Amino acid sequence: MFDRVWLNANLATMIPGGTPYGAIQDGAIAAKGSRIAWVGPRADLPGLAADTIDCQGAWVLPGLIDCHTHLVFGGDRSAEFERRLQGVTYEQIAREGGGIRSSVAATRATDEDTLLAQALPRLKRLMADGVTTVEIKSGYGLDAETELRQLRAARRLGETQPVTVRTTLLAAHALPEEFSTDRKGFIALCNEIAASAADEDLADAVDCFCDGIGFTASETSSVFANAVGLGLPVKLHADQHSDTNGAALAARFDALSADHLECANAAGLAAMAKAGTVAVLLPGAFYTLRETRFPDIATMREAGVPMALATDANPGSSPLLSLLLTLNMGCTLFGLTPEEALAGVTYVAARALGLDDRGVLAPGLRCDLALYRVSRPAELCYWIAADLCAGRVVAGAPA
Ligand code: DI6
Ligand code: FE
Repeated sequence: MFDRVWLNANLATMIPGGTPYGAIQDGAIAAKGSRIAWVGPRADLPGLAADTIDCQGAWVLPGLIDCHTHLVFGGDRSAEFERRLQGVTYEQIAREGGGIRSSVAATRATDEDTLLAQALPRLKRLMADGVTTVEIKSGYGLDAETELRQLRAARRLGETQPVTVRTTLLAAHALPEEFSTDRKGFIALCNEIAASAADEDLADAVDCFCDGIGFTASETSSVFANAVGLGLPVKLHADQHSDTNGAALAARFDALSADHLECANAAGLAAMAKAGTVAVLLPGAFYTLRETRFPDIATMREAGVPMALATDANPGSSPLLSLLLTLNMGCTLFGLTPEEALAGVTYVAARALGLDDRGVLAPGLRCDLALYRVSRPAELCYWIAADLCAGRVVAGAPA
């Protein structure tokens, strides 16, 4: 009747509105092909399968989704880390031409196979925590050739590994040296790159870094209008270091998500709630840069802004390669409840990527699962750097 059944499992279906975590103790889950065919208490399981898997009492969640990473890049920035420890700020380094631009120089000098080979262990580290879907942005090329090379490497990671990779073009990440006196020219180039990416089906979305050290609201609007014209959804790095009204701008373009948001204002958050734009919280960047201004979780909650959590894995502001550690940071640093944090790496993260086929355990959805050696779901948020994942299932097959 089914292709595969998982027994002796406790399920955190993450379906909102019922029991906490949508929990079903002593549950069973069945797959037909790549999809979930049945979920419920084991005693009610309506049939058997050729392949039965004993989960040995593990908790089973929807496979985790890291909805904001910059995993593909050349080089590393540990020298900058040392300078920051001596008191130089992230912004100072960026304004001196280091920061993102130093990763750009390294990425431009790295061929596609090498970019892929260097990103692979980072991706595997994320997968080891139970991640089955990951978003990967470009943004360290800042020219057509290198931006598209990053996207191709990201796509190939998804084709060769048991994980879904969603790609985002982030050409408007920083102003490259050669355009330092021609901002308009660079935005025009970003828009040309987006057209090429759309042509080759290399990008699932378009992102922009709207910030005092990035791009203005009007430059961002140009990038977004162009993306919408190409039929690509948008996302925004918004209000990370200063309030540039990024939250409201993202909402105006019905963005899938606005990310960071430490400095976002209440009107912008209300606009996001109305537009259904997800707030992607990135505690790894907050921690790394020793920020003191917190994202306004209370206002987001009150306004009904859906909140996701992601690693922001990148060589500069968030060299973080664990989504489980990110859960802990979301709770301890930002005050999320464990249930909010887990929603933020499952169904809310799916929404931040525009995916409606995953994120909860329900019939008809993709059978992407993560199995954990824990006694309750909150334990996933409680341990710091523990090895908790006992198995992954991707599209119905153990992976
Ligand atoms: N915000 C971030 O957290 C990353 N990009 C961005 O716009 C940082 C990128 C870097 O420092 O390399
Ligand atoms: Fe980022």
